[in-house]
Amino acid sequence: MLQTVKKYQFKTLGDDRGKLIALESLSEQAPFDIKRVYYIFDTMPGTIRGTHAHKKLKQVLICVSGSCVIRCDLGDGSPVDYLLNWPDQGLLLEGLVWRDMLQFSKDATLLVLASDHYDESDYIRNYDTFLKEVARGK
Ligand code: T46
Repeated sequence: MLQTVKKYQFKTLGDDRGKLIALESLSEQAPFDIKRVYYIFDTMPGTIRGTHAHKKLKQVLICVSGSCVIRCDLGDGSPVDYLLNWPDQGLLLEGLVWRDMLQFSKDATLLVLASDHYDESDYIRNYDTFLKEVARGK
């Protein structure tokens, strides 16, 4: 069963005017066809978002301003925290990964590139169901 959490250091294009990062579908940095982009901002202090997994959706998460933590749980009892605090960092989530997003700074904007359109039926929002799906895939 494929469960991927992969950090990216994006290539920054820059000159005297400043910096620019370009992300394209099916490139190394976004290795899927990007069908949707959304972003999360103005998050209340102390908020924990996410708390779900996806059945099929692939996503790349980028904190384009400020910082936040992405807690990734593969169902093995050892969740790992990834700090995103610079726009040249990305995190690819693919397969059964239970994710929490937390510790948002006041100025945090979390940009997400997604491989598909919004579909509530792709979400696993119950943790026990998630663990069963992981066990089933082994
Ligand atoms: C994920 C993490 C990283 C839509 O109508 N369209 C959309 O494209 C999205 C993403 C959400 N929504 C609706 C569904 C809910 O009524 O917006 C509301 C908030 O969504 P949710 O509670 O799922 O948001 P998060 O921050 O917990 O999770 C989001 C994504 O939903 C999810 O796919 O992996 O960010």
